[in-house]
Amino acid sequence: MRTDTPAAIYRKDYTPPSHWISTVEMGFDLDPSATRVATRIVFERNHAGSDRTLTLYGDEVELVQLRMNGKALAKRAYQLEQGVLRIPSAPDDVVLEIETLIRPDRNTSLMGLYVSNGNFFTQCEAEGFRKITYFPDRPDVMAKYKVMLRADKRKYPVLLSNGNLIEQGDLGDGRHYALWEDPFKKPSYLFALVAGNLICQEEQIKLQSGRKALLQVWVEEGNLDKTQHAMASLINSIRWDEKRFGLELDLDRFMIVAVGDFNMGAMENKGLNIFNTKYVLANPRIATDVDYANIEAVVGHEYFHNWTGNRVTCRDWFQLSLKEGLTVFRDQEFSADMIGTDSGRAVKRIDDVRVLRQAQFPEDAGPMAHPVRPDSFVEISNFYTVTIYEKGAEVVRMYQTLFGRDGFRKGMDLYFERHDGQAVTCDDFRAAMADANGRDLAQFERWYDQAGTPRVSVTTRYDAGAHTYEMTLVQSGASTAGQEEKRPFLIPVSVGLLDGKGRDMPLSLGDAEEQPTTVVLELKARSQTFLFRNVMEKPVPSILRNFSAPVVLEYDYTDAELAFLMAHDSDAFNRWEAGQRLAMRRLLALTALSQSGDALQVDAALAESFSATLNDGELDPAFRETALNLPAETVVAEQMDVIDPQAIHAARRFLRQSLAKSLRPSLLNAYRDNAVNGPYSPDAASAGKRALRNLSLSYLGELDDEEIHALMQKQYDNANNMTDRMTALAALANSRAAGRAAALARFYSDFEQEPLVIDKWFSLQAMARTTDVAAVRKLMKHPAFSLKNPNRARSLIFSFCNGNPFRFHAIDGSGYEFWAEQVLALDALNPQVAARLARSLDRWRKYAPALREKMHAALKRVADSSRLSKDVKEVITKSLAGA
Ligand code: B3K
Ligand code: ZN
Repeated sequence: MRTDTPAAIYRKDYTPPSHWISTVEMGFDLDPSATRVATRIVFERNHAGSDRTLTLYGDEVELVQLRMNGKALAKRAYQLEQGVLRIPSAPDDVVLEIETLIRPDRNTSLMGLYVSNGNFFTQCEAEGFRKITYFPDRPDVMAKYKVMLRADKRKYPVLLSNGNLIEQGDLGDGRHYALWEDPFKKPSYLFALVAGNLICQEEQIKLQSGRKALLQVWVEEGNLDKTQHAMASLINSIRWDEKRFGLELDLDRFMIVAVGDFNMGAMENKGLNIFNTKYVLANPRIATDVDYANIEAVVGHEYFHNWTGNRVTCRDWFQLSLKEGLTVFRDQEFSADMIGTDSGRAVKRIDDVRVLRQAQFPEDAGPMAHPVRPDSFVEISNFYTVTIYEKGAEVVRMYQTLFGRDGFRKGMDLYFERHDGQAVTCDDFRAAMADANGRDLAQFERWYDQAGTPRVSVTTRYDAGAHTYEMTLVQSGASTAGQEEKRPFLIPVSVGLLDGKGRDMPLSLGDAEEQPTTVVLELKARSQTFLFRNVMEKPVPSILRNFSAPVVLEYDYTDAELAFLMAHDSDAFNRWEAGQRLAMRRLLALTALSQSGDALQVDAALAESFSATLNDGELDPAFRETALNLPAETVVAEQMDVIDPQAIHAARRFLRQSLAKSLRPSLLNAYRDNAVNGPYSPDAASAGKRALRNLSLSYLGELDDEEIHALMQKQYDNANNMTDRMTALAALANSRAAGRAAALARFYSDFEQEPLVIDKWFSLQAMARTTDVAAVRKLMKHPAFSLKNPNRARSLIFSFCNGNPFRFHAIDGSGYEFWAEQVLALDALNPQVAARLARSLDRWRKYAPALREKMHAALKRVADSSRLSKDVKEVITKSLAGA
C-alpha cells in the first residue's frame, strides 16, 4: 500500500531501453506458500538506448539472489528503491540470474502468480510480471522464453505455459516437471503459466496452409459439459481470421484455460489464453443467449490478439488502443459476420453503439476523460477503459468507412508487412492505413489526441426552384480536463436522403457521375456545406448512417419526420435511432413533469409508432426487440444538465407502463407468436425470437396483474433454457406476484453448484426495483457471497451501484455510504477491482445539489483513508478535481 500522492507517467517521456533481451529461461518450483522462481536473462546493449543503466522492476517479490555474468552482484553494484532495481553502467552483454521467492496463496490482487480454487494461474498484463521476478517489464522489450515448471504431481497434474511442450517427466520425489518453449518473441505481459487439476476438451484442426494445430479448452473437473461452445467459437475465429484478413494461427498448439477468480474477461497470453469462466463455460442449462454471444466475442477477441497485440505489440502502454481498439473492431466484425444477415449485422451494430453511449460517452464527459492515446496516467490498470476499447474500435472503424473493406485490408496487410515482430505506436498503424490508400491522414491523428465526444450540428435548406439541397455540418467539442480547445476532426458522415414515399433518392454530389444512395461526407473544417443536386422534392435526411463516427448528432427533426424514418429508412441503424430519439424526447418531457410534480401524460403517437414496429412481421424479431427497448436510465441522465435519478426512473417506468397498457394485446400476441420450440440453440434467429418474446413479457410485467403473474410463473416453470428462466425470474422479482420469493429460493437451490448462475441470482436481485441498500447488505451476509471473488463482488455490489440507479441514488445518501465502504474493503484485497467500483461516482458534479453533497462526502471519506492503493487514489483524486 502507498500513502504518498502517486506520480503520473507521461507519454512524452518515453525512452528506449538500455538493453534488449534475446532469451529468458525460467524455472518455477511451484508451492502455494513459497514459490521459487529462477530466471536467467540474456541482455544485449541497445545502442539507441539513452544510457547504460539496466532497469528492472519488482513488486512484492523477495529477492533471494542476483548474479551478473556469473558472479553474485555486490549490494553496492546496484540500487533497489521502491521496486525499481537499477544496475548503472552495465556492460554491453549481460547475463542476469535472478532468484525470487513469492507467495501465490496470499495474492488477492490476482496479478502475477496466484492461486484460485487450489490451482495456479498468472495474469501479467499490464505490469504483473514484476510480481513474479525482477524484469524490464515494459512491452517494447520482447524475448524468447523457455519455462521449466516443477510441482507436486498429485495436486498439480497439469503444467502449462506458452508455446510448445518440449519435455515432461517425473522427478522421483512425488513431483513432476514440464518444459515449455515459446518460439515467438514476446513482451513479458504475454507470459503465462497454469498448474493444477484440470481436464480438457481437445480438437485437431487443419489450418489454411495445411499445417495441423491442436486446440484445447481446459476447465475444472465437472465442467467438461460446458466447453463445446468455446471450442466452436475458437474454430470459427481461426477460420474467420484466415478468410477476412489472411492471418493464420502461427502455433502448433493453442490453449484456453478457464479460471473462476479473474479481474477481467480474459487474457491473450501467447498460445495460452486465460479466461474468466464467465466467458468459457456454457450449456443451455446455465447460459443465456447473451452469454453465448459474449463467449463467442471474447474467444474471438483473445484469439485475434494473436496478430493484433502479440505478433505486433505496443511500444508503451500509452499505445494500448493500438491493440485493444483494433481487436475490439475485429471481434465486432467477426460477431457480425457470424450472424450473417443484414438485419443481424444492424442489431449487432446497435448493441455496440448502445455500449458506447451508455458507458463511453459519460466517461468522455467526466473527470476520467482521456484521449484514445492518453498523454499521462498514474496507474495503467485504470486505463483499460471503454474509451481505449470501444471508442478505439470506432476510430479503427472510421478507416474502414473512409477506405472501404478492401482499402482497410490493404492497410492491415501493409501494417503486418512493416511491423511483424515489433512493438509499435498508433502512429505506425495510421501511417500504414494512409500509405496503403494513398491518403494524407495527418488530421486523423486528432482522434487519438483529443478527448471528449465531438458534436455535429446539421442544418439543411431545400431550394425547390433549383432542385438543390444544402447540408451544413458544424462540429464542436466541449473542453475536457487539460484540453480547453479542440481542433476540428476528420469526421466521416454517412448520409442518405429519403423521398416522400420513404425511398432512397439517388444522390448527385459535386461532379461525381455515379449516383449512390448513401454517401460519406468528409467533414474536415469546423463548418462545411455540401450541396446535393437534382433533388426533385424536399427530402428527409438520414444522417450518420450506421453510426459512421463516434459523435453526437444534432438535427432538428420533427416528431413526424422521426416516425417517418422509423418506418422507412433503408439504413436499419437509423431506423432504430429515429425511434430512440422519439422515445428520448418523451422520456425527457416526462422527467420534467415528474420533477415539477405534474401529472404524467400518456403519449398516443409514440405508442402508435411502437405498435407499428411491434406488429411489423417483415422486421426481424431481434430488430423489433432492440427498437422497442427504451433508452436506459443512465442514457437519459446524460441528456440532462442536472441529473435527477428518481425523476428519470419515474418517467421511464411510467412510459413502460403506459406502453404496456396500450399495447397489451399486441404484446400478448408477440409473446405467443415468438415461442421457440424444440431443443435449445443459441443461433441469432432463435435468440432474436426469444429476445422479442422476453421483451414482451418484461413490458407486460409492468402491468403487475394476475394474468401476467401466471404467464411469468408458467414461463419460469417450463423454461428449457437459462434465457427464458432468467427473464421470468427477473419479471417475478420485480413484481408483486405471490410466487416471487418461492421462485428466487427455488432458483438458488436448483443452481447452488453453479457459481456463474449464482452470480446471476445475486445480480438480478441487486438490480430489482425493490432492492434497497439494506437488502443488499443482507445479501452480502449470504453464505455464498464473497468479496474476494471478483465475479461475485461484481454480481452484487457493482450491479447495485451501476445497475440500480433508482435505489443507489436514494435521497438519504445510504447508497453512497455503502459504496465508500465497499471501495475501501475491496481496495484492501484487490486494487484493480476496487478502482473500477470507485468510478461509480465519477459524474457526481452533474447531480442535483442534495445528492451531489452526499456523493462528495462519500468521495472525501474514501480520499481521506490512509491506506489507498494508487489505483483507487488516482480515480478518486481525479473525480474530486475534475470538472
Ligand atoms: N488484454 C487483456 C486485458 C488486460 C487487463 C489488465 N488489467 C484482455 C483483453 O483486452 O483482451
Ligand atoms: Zn483485448
